[in-house]
Amino acid sequence: MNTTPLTRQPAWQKLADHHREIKGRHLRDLFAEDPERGERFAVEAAGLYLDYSKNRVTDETLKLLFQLASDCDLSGHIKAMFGGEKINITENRAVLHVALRANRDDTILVDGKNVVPGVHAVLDKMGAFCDRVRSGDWKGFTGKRIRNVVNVGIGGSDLGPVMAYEALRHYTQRDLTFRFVSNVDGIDFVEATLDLDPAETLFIISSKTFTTLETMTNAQSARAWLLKGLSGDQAAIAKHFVAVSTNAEKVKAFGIDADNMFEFSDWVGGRYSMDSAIGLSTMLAVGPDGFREMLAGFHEMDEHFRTAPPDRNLPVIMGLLSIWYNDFFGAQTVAVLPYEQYLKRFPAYLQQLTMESNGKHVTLDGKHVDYQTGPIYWGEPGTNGQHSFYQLIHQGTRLIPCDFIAFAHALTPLGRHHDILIANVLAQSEALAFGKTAEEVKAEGTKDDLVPHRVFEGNRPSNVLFADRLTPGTLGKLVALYEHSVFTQGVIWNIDSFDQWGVELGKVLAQRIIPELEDKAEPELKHDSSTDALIRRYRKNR
Ligand code: G6Q
Repeated sequence: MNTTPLTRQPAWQKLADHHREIKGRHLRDLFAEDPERGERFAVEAAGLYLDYSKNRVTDETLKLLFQLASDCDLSGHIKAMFGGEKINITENRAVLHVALRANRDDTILVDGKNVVPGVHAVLDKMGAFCDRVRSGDWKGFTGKRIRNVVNVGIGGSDLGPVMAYEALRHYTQRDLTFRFVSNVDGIDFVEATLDLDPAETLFIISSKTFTTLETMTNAQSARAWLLKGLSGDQAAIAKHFVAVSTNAEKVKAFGIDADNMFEFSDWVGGRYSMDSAIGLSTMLAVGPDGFREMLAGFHEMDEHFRTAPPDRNLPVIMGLLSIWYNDFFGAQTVAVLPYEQYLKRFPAYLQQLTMESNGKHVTLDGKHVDYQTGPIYWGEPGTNGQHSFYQLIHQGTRLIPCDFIAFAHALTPLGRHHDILIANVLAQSEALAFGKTAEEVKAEGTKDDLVPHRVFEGNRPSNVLFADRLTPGTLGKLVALYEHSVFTQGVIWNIDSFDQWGVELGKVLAQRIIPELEDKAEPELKHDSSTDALIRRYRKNR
């Protein structure tokens, strides 16, 4: 094991020196020097083509980044994850989302037990249930078929299902309506159910712990809403509520039948769970075959990550490039820009995956890091973003590496739309890299005083991810790509990418404040003077 602190490792120090040497080099020159660069700095795997040539790297940069990965024993960590070791050390848990997409005859051991048969048993149970709902065989309490599915969950039990539903909408059964309720703000529930008939509505209560305040509050409101609409007969619950959880006891206590519960295990992290039973809404939408196609896509990327050498390994390359900008160029954010409207929720999904995983301030052994960890991920679909925040990416003072995502085929071609869309993504990546010099601006006849305003410095890096079309399989590959890129970054930073203690404090404080807002008697407040004053103000005005 390499115990040298990261910033004192030879490869890190060499990268720092190397950064000083090449940070002033322009992509224009790097491209001019190497006519093959656009094809040399590209790699294709599992049907995804990654062009990373428009990054501020040379062969030497990549060599040093791969050296860093090797010194940090990335391959050993990959083996440990796939081998079911308890790499989530603060929770003493294995990290096995890869087992969720393992083949039926694979073996992955946790504490000596093969977990794969259990995964497939749940998938089969989900499949049988989804077939019944989709065909109309599963009837609601009054005998009507289910037309509406409402997923109630938050965080990892919401963002993946929403994103996947939107991403795969093209493949969904259109006579089923899907809604997602996450926020404890009652409006979320009210709006989601406003036009639904309880007799035709199925609630999926998705919660790993089945204790999450928002989800349990929404689940109670869902039960009240349903019973009110179905003359209060408790027997209706069995026909209109199913649960996805690891906590059978709490599910039972809520009144949901064990037969209507779909399980997963504690070795699936919330933000890594869209391909577990948490994906029940996805499976209802696209059908068991579509869901399995998605899992096969995940698996293909898993196998690529596990077996490909670093210099051909998409997640490794993307993860290391992210380290390069974050830690050496001081870039604070990464923009994810899908040129595919169906991926409109993909950046929001990635925000949780990346920032909850790598937003950490101490190393695995609890020491404060002396380098930056997880960058801020954000984004919107193209071309919309071009007409808003791209200005700052092109001409602002910050360096914002971009991931562009594009597809060769539109799912529903419409006139020239797709060609225009793709022309835009290619143009943006080109403009960011090469910009427009003062000479070029002047040559267009621009008045001298306007020239500085119209110069594009360029040298702004981007990746272009290109795939054939957005299918369930492609989506699986794309998500797994980012999962493993996040993993790669976490290994280099020597942090626990699989816990999320940072979300706890606010939860605890909220539990303390709730009675202080609701109690009839004036509470004795012992917060800071700001929080106390705000509580008093709310009590007075509510
Ligand atoms: C994800 C986090 C978090 C979690 C939610 C919901 O990695 O753990 O976002 O998914 O807090 O938790 P439950 O599924 O337990 O309700």
